Amino acid sequence: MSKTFKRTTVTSALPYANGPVHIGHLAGVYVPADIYVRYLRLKGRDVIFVCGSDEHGVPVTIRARKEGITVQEVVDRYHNLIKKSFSDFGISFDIYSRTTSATHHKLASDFFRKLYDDGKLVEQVSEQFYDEQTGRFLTDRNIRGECPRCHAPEAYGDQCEKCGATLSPEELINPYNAETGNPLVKKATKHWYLPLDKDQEWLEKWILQEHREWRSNVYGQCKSWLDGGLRPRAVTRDLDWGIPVPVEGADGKVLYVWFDAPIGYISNTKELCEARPELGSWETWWKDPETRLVHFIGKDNIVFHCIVFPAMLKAHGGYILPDNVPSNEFLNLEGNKISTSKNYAVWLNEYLEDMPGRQDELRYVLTANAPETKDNDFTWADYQARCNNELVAVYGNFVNRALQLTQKYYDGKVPACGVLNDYDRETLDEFRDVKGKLENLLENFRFRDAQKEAMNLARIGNKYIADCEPWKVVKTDPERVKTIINISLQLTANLAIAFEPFLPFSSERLRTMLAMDSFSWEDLGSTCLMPEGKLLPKPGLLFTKVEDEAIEAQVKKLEDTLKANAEAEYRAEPVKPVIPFEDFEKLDIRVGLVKACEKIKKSKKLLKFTLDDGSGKDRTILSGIAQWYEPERLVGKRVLFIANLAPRQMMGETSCGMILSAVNYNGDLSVTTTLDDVKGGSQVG
Ligand code: B3M
Ligand code: ZN
Repeated sequence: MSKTFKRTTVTSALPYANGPVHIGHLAGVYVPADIYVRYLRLKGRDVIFVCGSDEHGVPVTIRARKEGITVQEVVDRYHNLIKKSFSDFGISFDIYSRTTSATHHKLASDFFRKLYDDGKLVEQVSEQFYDEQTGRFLTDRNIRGECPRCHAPEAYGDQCEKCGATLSPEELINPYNAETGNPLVKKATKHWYLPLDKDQEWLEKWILQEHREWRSNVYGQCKSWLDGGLRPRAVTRDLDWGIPVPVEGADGKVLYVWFDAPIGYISNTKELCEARPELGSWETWWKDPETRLVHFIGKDNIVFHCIVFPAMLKAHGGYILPDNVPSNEFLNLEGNKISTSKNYAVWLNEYLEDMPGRQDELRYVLTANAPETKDNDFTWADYQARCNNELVAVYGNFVNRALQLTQKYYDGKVPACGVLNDYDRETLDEFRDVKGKLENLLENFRFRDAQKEAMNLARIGNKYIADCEPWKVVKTDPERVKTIINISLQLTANLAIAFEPFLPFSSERLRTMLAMDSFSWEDLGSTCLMPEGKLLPKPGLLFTKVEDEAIEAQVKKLEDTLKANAEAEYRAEPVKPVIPFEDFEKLDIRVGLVKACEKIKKSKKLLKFTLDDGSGKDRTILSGIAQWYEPERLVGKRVLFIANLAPRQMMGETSCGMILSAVNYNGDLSVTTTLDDVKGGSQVG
């Protein structure tokens, strides 16, 4: 960053109000943004932190129809839940508003109207998929049909989840409405487009040349979009939920959610400044070139924030453009993709019910493992290890020792610092260096390394106190112990400051334990934070151990979800095409009495059955169920088998038929039998 700015506007992606927020959201966007803002505030810089719920778009309307409630009820529910989760986790927004607010509707509508009036939009009629029975046009995600590549029956209009192909709805074979199953027709409709092709040149210069410092994942994605050539993008939709298109003859059309949502940052700033006049005009935060605009987002939002929104701002005129767009990659959970629709996540509200008071523990682990440069995995084992081995054993342990010894030897009063020896000086020097390192990392959005650096301070303290062994020295040189404890307390006070952006709750607790009234980033590195004679209250524990049972319960919860999902998916497999009765009659299914059953040498899968099939002669059938049965268990049982299947050679044996087994959702096989005693050779049908 070469340019210096007077103030900073920080935004974090507006979460969709169609579900609660989970750890992936927190790790990817909100914790890093919060660390950054807390740091700037501690430094005394002018900053606002703006967010709110994204309440338009198709998913909320689908959810409402599914649950039989109004869309307003859906967004109210999730807006409140999300807002509470963020506040519970100490995400320190200056405002958390919503895109259904009157301020936003007006501002977004005016924004569109200005582009329209200035001739910055292109009007175009095109053919779109339409459901005649519901009278609705459908968005890509709402259209399903057969995949043209792998022929999976239920590919989406934008992607096939089976083979991963990126699709357009036109390519689907027999497209239908995902919600109703109705077939679709093409119908002409008018929309307004942002002619991004005209922005290609300045965007290339602005991003590829002037913002090489952007994170490589952000820069790379922008480059590949630009290299592919920008095309006009529709900024309106046929939908009955959203901000009406403020143009005559646009009934039944609303602004595209990705058009209005980023304008939400501006509307929310306006609301904030109206509520807090000391912040001045909202326009200063969006139009003054001395304001630095920073968007924190997830990687799926990069193109909208780096290409589309800047193009909108530029087309409108008068606005500043983002100076940086720190975007994270994705967080996985125990090796699997986090999924709202599949309920596979650690939901913030549930986490706090299960782990009350452990906000900082989660913030810590999510930052330690932040997916800053590549996708990362959250595991409960890692969570427990980091809590117990780092927060409790390093940071907590050091603080606890320093405070307990102060109570024990000096009745809670900060002792005087005597003459420093070389080791003291070395420790303090090492300590002072941390401030610069931390700042450099934080200014460059490297939160993971920054937190490591803060933890390093605690490690230095822990080592200092362990090396100095005041509990031993006290017997021989009580004056020296005063210096050791004084230094330890100074280090402790530094930790409260260094960790504030990362772990605000424990920092606050520590601050109370140290009775610190002044608290500023500039104090970091100081050794005069705890004056001699200051009386400290009785300390509590900064962190407590996370027990195995709590972790096991969380792991089980996720496993149960995976199991339930696998089961639901398996049973939802489409039934094979209908066949005429005559086809069924071709099969000769019979009951066989198992006379003998044995393993086959050299085969892990096969069991060899000798059946009484009613013919008076033994029948041999091989069946791939060795993994699930000890052969002895099957002897004497009745099994169902297909008697007229052409014989097959397997492992040097001839198998005459097939034993029928049920396949459970997890792939386990279970041999079929009859409920009552039926003679070998009886027909089944
Ligand atoms: N609601 C998408 C998301 O939550 C979208 C972000 C809007 S930011 C203006 O990923
Ligand atoms: Zn496919």
